[in-house]
Amino acid sequence: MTAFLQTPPELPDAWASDRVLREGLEFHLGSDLLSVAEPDLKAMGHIATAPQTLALSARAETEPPVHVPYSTFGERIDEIRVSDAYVALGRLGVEMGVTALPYESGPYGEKARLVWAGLVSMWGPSSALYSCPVAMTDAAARTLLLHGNNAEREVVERLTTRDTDRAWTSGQWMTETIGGSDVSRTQTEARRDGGQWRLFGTKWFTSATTSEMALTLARPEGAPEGSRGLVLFRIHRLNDDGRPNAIFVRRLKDKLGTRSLPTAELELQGALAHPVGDPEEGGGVRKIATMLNITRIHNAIGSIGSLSRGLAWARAYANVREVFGAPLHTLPAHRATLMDLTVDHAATLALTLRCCELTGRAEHGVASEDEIALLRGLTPITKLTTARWAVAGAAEAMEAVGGVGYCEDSTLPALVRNTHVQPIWEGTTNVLALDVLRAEVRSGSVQAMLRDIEETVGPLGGEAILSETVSTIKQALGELRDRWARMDDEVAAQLNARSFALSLGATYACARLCAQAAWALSKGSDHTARIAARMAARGLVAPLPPSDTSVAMGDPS
Ligand code: UCC
Repeated sequence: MTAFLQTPPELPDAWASDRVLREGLEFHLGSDLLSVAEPDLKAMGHIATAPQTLALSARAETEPPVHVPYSTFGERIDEIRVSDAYVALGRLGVEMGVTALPYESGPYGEKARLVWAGLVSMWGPSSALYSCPVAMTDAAARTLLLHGNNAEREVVERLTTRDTDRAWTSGQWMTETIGGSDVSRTQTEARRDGGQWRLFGTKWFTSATTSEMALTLARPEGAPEGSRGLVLFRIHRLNDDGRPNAIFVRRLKDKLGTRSLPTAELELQGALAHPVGDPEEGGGVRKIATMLNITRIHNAIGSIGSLSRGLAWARAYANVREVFGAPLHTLPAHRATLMDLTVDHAATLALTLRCCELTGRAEHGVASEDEIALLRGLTPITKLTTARWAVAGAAEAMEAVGGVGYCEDSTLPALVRNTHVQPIWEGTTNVLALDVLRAEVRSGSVQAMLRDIEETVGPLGGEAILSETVSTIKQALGELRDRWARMDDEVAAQLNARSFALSLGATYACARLCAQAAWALSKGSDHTARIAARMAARGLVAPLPPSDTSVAMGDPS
C-alpha cells in the first residue's frame, strides 16, 4: 500500500481570495474609485502571497538581527545587522506605497487612507514585521507635518517617498524603564549645548533601531515634572558627517516574536537632537500622541493581516484535508469555527476602515468636530478590540491546521508569536481602556461613539435578514448607556473600563457591518448580513468585571 501523502494547502492570492476586504473597500470607496485603486490592490494581493515573497518572509524569520558592538580593531560601532530578506520586503512595501500613499496628491483625496489600509493589510503578514518601521515612519511624518517646522519638510519627504534609494524610516523611542504606559515619568534629560540640544538617558524599548531617525521624549533641565514638562525631539542615528550620534546599544531584546525586527535598549550619552516645534511650549506627550494615534491604526491593520492570513491558511487546509471520510471543510464543527474566524476578520476590518475613513477626513481638513471626537475615542477602542480578536484568531487558525500548523515550517507559529505583540505594542488593553475614559472627559468621545452607533442602525432593520441583528445592537446600546451611567466615580470607571471598551468595540463593529450589509443587500449580496447576524448572536456585551477583587493577588483581606 502506498503511504498517504497530504496534498499541501496553497496560500491563495490575498486580494482575489478576500471577499470581505474587497467588499469593505467598495462600500467605502464606491465602485468607481475602487476600480481606480484595483490594479494596485490586485498587484499587492498577488505579490504579498507569491512564493518568492513568502520565501523571503520565512528566511527573515530565521535570520534575527545581530548586534555588533565593536569593529574588528576595537572601535565602538554598535551596528545592528538585519537580514537582507527583511530589507528586501521593506523595499517592496515602500515601492508599493505603504508609507507614501496617504501623503500623495492622487485620485483618492480624503479616501487615500482606505486604499492604503487595503495595501498594508495584505503586505503586513508577509513583511517580516517591516510593518513596524512603516507604522512609525508614517506616524513620524504625520507628527512632523502637524507639529514641526518648514525645515522638517525634507525629512517628511524622505519618510514618505516611494524611492527606496532616498527613503528613510523613523523609530519612536518612548518607553523607558520607569514607564512603558506612564510616559509622563520619562527621565531622559535634554541639555542645551550652545544653540543645540543633547540628550542623556536610557530608552528601554526601541524598535526598528536601524532607522535613520526617531522621535523621542526628553525633559529639559529645570522643566516641570509630568507630561507637560516633556519636549518631543527628532534624533538621528548618524550625525551629518556620517559618524555615530552618541547613541549606544546596550543589547537587543530577545522577544517572543517579531524576531526579524530589531528592538534594542539604547543609551543616549549626549546625542544631538532637534526639538519638534518650540521647546519652550513643552507638551511633548500631546505631540507624541499624534504619533500614537497613527501607530495604533497600524496596529489594527496588523490585526486585519493576522486574521486574514490565519483564515486563508485555515481555509486552504480545510480545502485539501479529508477526515472521518469527508472533506474537512464540509464538517459542521469545523465550519462553525471558520465562520467565527470569518466574523472576527470582518469585524476587525469594519472597525479599522472606519478609523481610516475618519483619519483621512481629519488629514484633509474636512472632518467635523464630532468626527474628530469620534476618531479620538474610536482609535483606542479599535486597537484594543481588534488586537484581542487577532490573538485569539491566530491561535484558532493554527489549531485548524492541526499538528503541522504547530510546526515552524508551516509559518503559523510565527504568525501566532507575531500577533501576540498586538495587545502589548502601543498600549495594553487596560491602558487603552483607561485612555477611552480620558477621551470622553476631554473630547466627549464616548458619547460621540454611542451617538454614531444609534445613527448608523437607526434607519436599518427593515430588511428581514437584518432585523434581529439591529435589535440586538439597540439592546447592547441601551446596556452600554446604563453601564456608562454607573461608571460615575473614579473607581467604578476604572474597574469597568475594560469590559465597557470591549463591549463598545464589538457593538460599534456590528453596527458598521450592518450598515455595509444593508448596502450590499441592495446590490444582491447577503454575505455581510450573515456575518453581522452571527456576530450579534454571539453577544456584543462583555460580562461585567468582578465586583469583588479581594483575592486577585491570592491574599484575601
Ligand atoms: O513599550 C512598548 C514596547 C512593547 C514591545 C515592543 C516589541 C516589538 C514591537 C513590534 C511592533 C510591531 S510600546 C509603548 C506602550 N506605551 C504606550 O502606548 C503609552 C501608553 N500610555 C498612554 O497612552 C497615555 O495615555 C499617555 C502617555 C499618552 C498619556 O498619559 P499622561 O501622561 O497621563 O498624559 P495626559 O495628561 O493624559 O495627556 C497629555 C496630553 C493632553 O493634552 P494637553 O496637554 O493639551 O492637555 C492629552 O489630551 O496629551 C494629550 N493626549 C492625546 N491627544 C494624550 N493621549 C492622546 C491621544 N491618544 N490623542 C490625542
